Amino acid sequence: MYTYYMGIGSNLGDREGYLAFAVDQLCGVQGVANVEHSSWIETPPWGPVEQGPFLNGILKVQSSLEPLIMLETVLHVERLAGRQRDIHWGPRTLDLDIVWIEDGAGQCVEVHTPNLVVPHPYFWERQFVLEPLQEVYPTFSYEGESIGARLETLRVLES
Ligand code: A4P
Ligand code: MG
Repeated sequence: MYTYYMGIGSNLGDREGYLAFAVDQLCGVQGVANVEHSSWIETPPWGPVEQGPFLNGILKVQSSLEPLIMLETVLHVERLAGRQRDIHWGPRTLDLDIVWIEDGAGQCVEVHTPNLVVPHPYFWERQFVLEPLQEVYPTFSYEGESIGARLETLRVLES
């Protein structure tokens, strides 16, 4: 059994509705045992594209599905939510990114394939990922740094 931590976001249309839709869809997938989620937080857009604010959160998903199958599953759920891939980093009804995976022993699972890279390459730079991750996984640390310390650093850099 794996534990998947997934970033979820929406900044188009009924944002809250799309996040709830994703949770609902994932709950119904065979091989998914449990889905929990953080609070949804409103965040300013990160990156070079000018766009509206996001509603972001983290999903914690217990599943026997292998990482590449889970990727197919989340891409399918994005398509069901009407996701169109027009602009890289641009506005979207639903974005699901696999941020972090642990195996049954609580060990980090790394994936490096052309279609899937985990840990997600930018997750440690992004407050909109780390704030909700801290809520569902307060003891999380990465490369020797606690998530609380990392968030402090990011807040100082931002101010
Ligand atoms: N892919 C590779 N690794 C992964 C992974 N760990 N999880 C591949 C999910 N997918 C992964 O993604 C393109 C391809 O990445 C997928 O088909 C998969 O094979 P995409 O979702 O089509 O492209 P994208 O969303 O434009 O790129 P990406 O990298 O997902 O964008 P990000 O990094 O999610 O950035 N600001 C705020 N406040 N909140 C946001 O949620 N999101 C973005 C998008 C920009 N600014 C934001 C937010
Ligand atoms: Mg994505």
